[in-house]
Amino acid sequence: MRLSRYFLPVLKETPAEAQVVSHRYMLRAGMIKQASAGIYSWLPLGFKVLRNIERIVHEEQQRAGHIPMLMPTLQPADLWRESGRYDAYGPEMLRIRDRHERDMLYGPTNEELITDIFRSHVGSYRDLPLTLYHIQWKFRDEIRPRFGVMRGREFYMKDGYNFDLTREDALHAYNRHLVSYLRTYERMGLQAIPMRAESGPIGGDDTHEFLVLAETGESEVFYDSEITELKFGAREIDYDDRAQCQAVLEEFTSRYARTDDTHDEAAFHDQVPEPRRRSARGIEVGQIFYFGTKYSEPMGATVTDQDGNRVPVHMGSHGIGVSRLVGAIIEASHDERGIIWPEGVTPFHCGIVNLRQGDEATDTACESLYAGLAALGLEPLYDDTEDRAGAKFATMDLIGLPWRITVGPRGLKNGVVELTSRRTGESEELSPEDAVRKVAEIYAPHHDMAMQQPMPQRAFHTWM
Ligand code: 5CA
Repeated sequence: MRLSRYFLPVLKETPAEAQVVSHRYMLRAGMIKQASAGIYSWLPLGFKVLRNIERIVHEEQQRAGHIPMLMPTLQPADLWRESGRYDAYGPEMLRIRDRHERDMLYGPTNEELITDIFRSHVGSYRDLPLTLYHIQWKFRDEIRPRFGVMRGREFYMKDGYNFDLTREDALHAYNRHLVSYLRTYERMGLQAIPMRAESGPIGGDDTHEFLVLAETGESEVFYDSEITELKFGAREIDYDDRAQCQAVLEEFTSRYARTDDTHDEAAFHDQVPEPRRRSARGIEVGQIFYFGTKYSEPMGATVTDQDGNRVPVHMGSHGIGVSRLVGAIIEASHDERGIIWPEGVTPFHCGIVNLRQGDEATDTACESLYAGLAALGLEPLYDDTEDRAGAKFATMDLIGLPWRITVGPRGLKNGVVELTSRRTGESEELSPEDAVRKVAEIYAPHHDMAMQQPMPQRAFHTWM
């Protein structure tokens, strides 16, 4: 993309309404615009990051064997009357009446709708296990929407639902989700700690939330410093292998970690030696639940088991805050000049800054860098405007592309351009060809991660 043809409405002033750094930078970098309280338009740069996060979530869900679909945002109230949640949900639910006086609602979550789909089409234990998921807008009329996209009223969420014959099978689905989430967040450059949590309005006994450590987090977290040193890394997981999933889960959750809701100070002191005890604030970027037959019983979602008996299925639901993650990643990765995108989610792979727009040699070198990166499947953002160098650098720093190639007549005389890391600020002089090669090498692991087998449903790459 050429900046002269893009839509990147950056702001010079710091918007007064933004209390946290991610909200400030998202407004300043022209990523979002508020439409009304807690409801945002995603401008092109923000939309690209949102799509990148969504793509990683899709890939990792499908790698774990979960099946994508799409349910609507508007739901009939009657389904929620069946589960008993229509009244229980309270004023956070946006209730709407259509022209036929039918009660509708803007879905805050989809347990009822998916259970209805299941009971209409699945009748035998032979069709299990089954996990369906979608990524769709949700609405919760939060009393205090704040922090931009981190606590919106309208927000984008991945929600997945498993259907299993037995409690053991459903617990494997739970474990499989936990493990796949570890890999998902790590690909986004995040360390998300799984913590045992309270279940709230979703219900159930077993639940973990995933927290990203950041000063602006809404919950206090107590943890063993060893847990933040654990890495999922390149390990290959067979998601059908129960023992393997259980082992990974134990590795990550046996290290003590609790939120303020579930913190047991005496246990914390017993289990974690003094020098390893930490407390910090955390942003919740996902939550998984096992709730057994809480929805399947009242809604009649049953299957025939091996003995021919009708039994309610065991279920769980599993959410990732896709739009919240855009803010959470910025909270975890920024400095005083702006955002620092992790390579896995960056809106453009590399910036190109032309220091002397209109100088023939400089323009030609920029064009060939642009073409070279594009030929390797990378997407550069080329600042081809007439702005001063200082303003170009400030914009690149603000929007946070992890790599920048700076091209000027002086360097070109010696056959070099400058490759700069946004994270460390370190620069290196390279020939243009080597700069392209180096950027491609940096992104190679991220490309591999996306393409790696097993990917049961590669076709969805084409629509994103
Ligand atoms: N049905 C279950 C799992 S699919 C569910 O709704 N879980 S949840 O309530 O925990 O939401 C899942 C994730 O959505 C949360 O972990 C959080 O990251 C995100 N989320 C929840 N509320 C908001 C909000 N108001 N704004 C932005 N993201 C939110």
